[in-house]
Amino acid sequence: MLFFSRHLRAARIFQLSMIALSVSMMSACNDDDVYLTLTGEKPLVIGHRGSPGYLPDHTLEGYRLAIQNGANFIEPDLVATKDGELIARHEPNITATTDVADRPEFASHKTTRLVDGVSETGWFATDFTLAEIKTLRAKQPLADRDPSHNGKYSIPTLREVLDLAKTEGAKVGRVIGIYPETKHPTYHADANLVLEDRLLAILGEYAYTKKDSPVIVQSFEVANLKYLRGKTAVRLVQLVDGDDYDFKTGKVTFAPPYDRPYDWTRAGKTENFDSMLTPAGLAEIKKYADGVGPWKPYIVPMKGSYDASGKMLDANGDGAVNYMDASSQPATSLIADAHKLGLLVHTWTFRNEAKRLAHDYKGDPKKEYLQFYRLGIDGLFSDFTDTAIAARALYDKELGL
Ligand SMILES: [Ca+2]
Repeated sequence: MLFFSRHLRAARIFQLSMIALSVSMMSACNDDDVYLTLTGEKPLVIGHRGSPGYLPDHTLEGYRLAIQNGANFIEPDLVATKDGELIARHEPNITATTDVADRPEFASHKTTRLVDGVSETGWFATDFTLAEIKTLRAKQPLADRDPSHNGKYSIPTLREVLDLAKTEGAKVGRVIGIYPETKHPTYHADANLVLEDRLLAILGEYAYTKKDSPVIVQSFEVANLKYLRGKTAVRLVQLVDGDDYDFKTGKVTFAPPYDRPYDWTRAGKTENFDSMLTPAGLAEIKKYADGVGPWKPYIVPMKGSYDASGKMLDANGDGAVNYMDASSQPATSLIADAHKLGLLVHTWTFRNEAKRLAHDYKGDPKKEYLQFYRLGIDGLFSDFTDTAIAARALYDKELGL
């Protein structure tokens, strides 16, 4: 009896010490290596345009909320003003995202311009000085989102976003990365407002020049990323767009200007965006970028159900046939193919609204996040950072963390 109890006690002590050892090993590597991401680290949650699910896009208030809600990175899209300052806007055309149309003093700035071959009429940041931009206020561009914060917040510069990431990061005790996108580099070059050197100069002011600096630069165009690769070691991500879904085949469809990078169109190339995602296309990206940023359906295709006459079925029975009637399909090999080459995969955009969720998520946006976390996605762009973080916590629980 004595022998056995001693033996058992020794076994128990050994067992406890092994548990302690494994716990200390896990905390030493910060729960890394349990995720299926390229590096084994926790997937990144990126505050897409700040917190547009709650506040107008690209405002300091929106970025701050994303950080408070747990974002690892915040995403400013970059366009240039007439006097060459980089500001955070989704487009050079600021008609939909500011109150400029209601400002009689800027009526004469209204004009028609070509952006990526498409004629647009409105007001363009490239016709405004920064001082003029600073008199404008942001507004929510989507009609179905809360307009009650329209007219309150100003348009931030890149430097202001970088400063905010540092001060708010210090408050929450985390390093907050910024994930700037060079918007329409060809358009800006045509306007003699080249974005890339301006971006490099500002990142240099913050000593964001290394691969492990808290910054990732993204673009839908190619030449500007290749240029940046020759000038900086910060991480670069090649974005891969598409025009729409074909719910019959589950494939992404292509139409200008969402058929290929605009610098490819300008150079006479005829391949579409999907050519970037073949093993050969990914290997080409690997030469100048650290990762690839495909639209979600390249990873998880969406399909509808069809009747004998070839009509897509109204799966949710609401009388309309749309995205809400499509269902997610088994994943493509894209994440695995990219990881095999050492490329990160960051995808977009995750949204809470029922009309932006496929049928099989049954109105629960967390189901979509979980699907991508389980596939080993390295990072995702969300309009609702709080939901992305809540789903990541559920995923951690699944992993036993
Ligand atoms: Ca329907």
